[in-house]
Order: sequence, then C-alpha cells, then structure tokens
Amino acid sequence: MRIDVLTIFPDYLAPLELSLAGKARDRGLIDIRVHDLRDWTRDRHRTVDDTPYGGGAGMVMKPEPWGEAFDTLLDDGDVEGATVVFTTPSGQPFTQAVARELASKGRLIFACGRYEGIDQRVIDEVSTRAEVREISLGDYVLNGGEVAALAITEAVVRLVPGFMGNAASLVEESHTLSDSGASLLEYPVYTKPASWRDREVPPVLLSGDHAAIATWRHDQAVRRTAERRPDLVHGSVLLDDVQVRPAE
Ligand code: 6GU
Repeated sequence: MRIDVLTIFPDYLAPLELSLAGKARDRGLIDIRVHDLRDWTRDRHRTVDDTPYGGGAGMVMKPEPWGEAFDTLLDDGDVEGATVVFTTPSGQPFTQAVARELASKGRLIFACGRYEGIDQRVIDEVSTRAEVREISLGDYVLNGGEVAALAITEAVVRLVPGFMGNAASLVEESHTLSDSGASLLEYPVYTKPASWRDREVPPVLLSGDHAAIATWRHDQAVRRTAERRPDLVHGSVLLDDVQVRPAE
C-alpha cells in the first residue's frame, strides 16, 4: 500500500517513521511519503491561507497549492485505486469499519486541513479525479487534521494483510464484530502474578475450564459495553439471569 500525506506540518507525521507503521514500511508492506504543502506555493512567503469570502473568523486554506499538489500526486502514474482522505471535523466519524474499507485500497492520500478548512472547490475538483472521503476522528476539535491522519494511518496499516504477526489478536480485540454481529468492548485482562497487592486474578481464569473462561469473558465484555458504550448495545441483554441494560 502506498500512503501520501499532504500537510503544512510534516514534522507532525514523524511518528509514522517509528511505531507500527515504521515496521510495515521496513518490511516493504507500505510506502509512506510525507509532503510539505508549502512546496507547491509560488510566492515568497509560501502562503497557504487567506480570509474567508462572506466574512467570519479565521482563515481558509487557499485552493492553488492543494490543486498543484494533487496534480503532482494524482499524475505520478501510481494512482490506480487512489482514495483521497480529507481529515476534517465535519467529516464522517472514523470507525473500525472505515479502517477496514481503507485497508483494502491500494493507495491513500491524506490531505490535512488546518485553520477553518480547505476551500470547498479543492474537495469538489479532486472528487472528479479520485475517490474522496471526508473523515473526522470524533466529536471534538483539534487544531488540524495531522493527528487524525496519524491515527487513521495506524488503524489502517495494522489491517494490511501480512502486517500483524499474530492474526488471532486482530480478531479478538475491541470493536471487532462478534459472531452475532454486535460490536463489544474487550473484556478485562490479567497476567502473572496471580495475587498482586492483595488483588486476586478472577479464579475462573486459573481454572483451566476453557468454556467457563469464554463465558466469563463474554459476560464481562457485555457488562463493560452496556456501562461505557450504551450506544453499542441494542436493547437490554440477558446475562446469568440478570438483565443488563445500557446506561441512560
Ligand atoms: Cl480530522 N480535524 C480537526 N481539525 N479536528 C478534528 C478532527 C479532524 N477530527 C476530530 N476533530
């Protein structure tokens, strides 16, 4: 998979060189290239923003540098199946399902917006040349889309076939669909020692009874999900003859 990132703060993306994405890059599974948007400006001050038409607070990112950057990236031949991701708080919320979709693409181009956003004509024009997704990390405001591009890249790269060493840890974790299709948070986990500061590991986990362990873990996942993420629980669930209802 080829990933390009367009940003006015390329240093923000330095962690991509380390961590998980760095390992995938070393193994040749992904090719990540970070670009400074200002390289496509033509004025002495390398201007990327201007005041909004119609008035209002803040600045808007000018279309010209973006246009020239996309001309370069979309015309470099390696464009088959390219998906352009604009990171913006007005986008579709990023989820594990979106991560799975993006992981199936051959090429991703992240466009990190700053200030009040990018001139809409950039998104409209790029939409005629590539598949475009506008994606938000969640319902809070960041100063720019760089951290979102970083988070999305990490979530996507670890789903690229051949990336994870242990495929089982990919299926069992939080936000993977269960057999019933429901999304549950992960159950609590424990390791040695069995007793630590007078706190004991739940005895069932030491029992060797694999069926009992599976049942306990599922129950814990359901309780945790009902309490922390009632939005993921559809209706009440029956657990050990006790009704567990999602919190208000
Ligand atoms: Cl993608 N960008 C910005 N600026 N803020 C955000 C975001 C993105 N996602 C959540 N908040």
